[in-house]
Amino acid sequence: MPTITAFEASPDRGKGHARDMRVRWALEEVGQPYDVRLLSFAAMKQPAHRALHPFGQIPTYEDGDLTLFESGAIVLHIAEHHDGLLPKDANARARAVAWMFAALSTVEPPIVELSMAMMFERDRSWYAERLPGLQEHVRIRLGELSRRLGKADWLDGAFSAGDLMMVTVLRRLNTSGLLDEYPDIAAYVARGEARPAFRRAFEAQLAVFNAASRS
Ligand code: GTB
Repeated sequence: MPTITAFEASPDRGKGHARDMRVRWALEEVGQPYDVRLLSFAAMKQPAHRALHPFGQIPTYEDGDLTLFESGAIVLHIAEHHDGLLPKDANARARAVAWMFAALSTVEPPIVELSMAMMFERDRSWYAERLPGLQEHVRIRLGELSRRLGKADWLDGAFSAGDLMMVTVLRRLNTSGLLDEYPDIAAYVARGEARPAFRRAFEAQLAVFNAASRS
């Protein structure tokens, strides 16, 4: 059974924005049970964890003699070794992988930049001046994505690891108000969040947060 790592007490207070969520969701989609090793911020920076993750972060993935870090690589590995997250047709499979990369390297960076500013820079004198530019960068990507998605349920045919990755990236905007400006994207995110595998993954990470808050 694979073991992943996750926050012992996620700073998002159980909203499922930490990147173990996408790994949990992928494992749930393919029906693969998994163990979770919970880590404090201090433990993440210890040599034992850095041996698994050079940057001292979560998530990691261990299965037999394989250790992986980077959520994209982990989800791709899961998708390649189980049915259900990548199409069988070689070209469709390559396109699904392209959507994974698009989520991580084209859509996620402006979203992370905005959410970091909203979390950590609200009290800075220049915050009000910086915010509109950050929001505009996100709107550009959301507009482009919305035009491509149109009325389709998923980005390229059936639900794939590309959608899984994109939905986890986009849902970080849930509290920003920006998704409301793009009803097709908001409905796409809601479709992802309604999947039973997403719900199971979400509940599992929420249970960790709730247990940590009780102790
Ligand atoms: N590129 C790597 C990947 O995709 O796996 C990035 C991994 C990463 O950023 N991990 C973060 C981490 O370990 C947790 S997910 N941080 C601890 C550290 O660097 O010391 C990022 C995250 C954290 C918190 C929220 N939140 O509170 O909403 C959202 C996302």
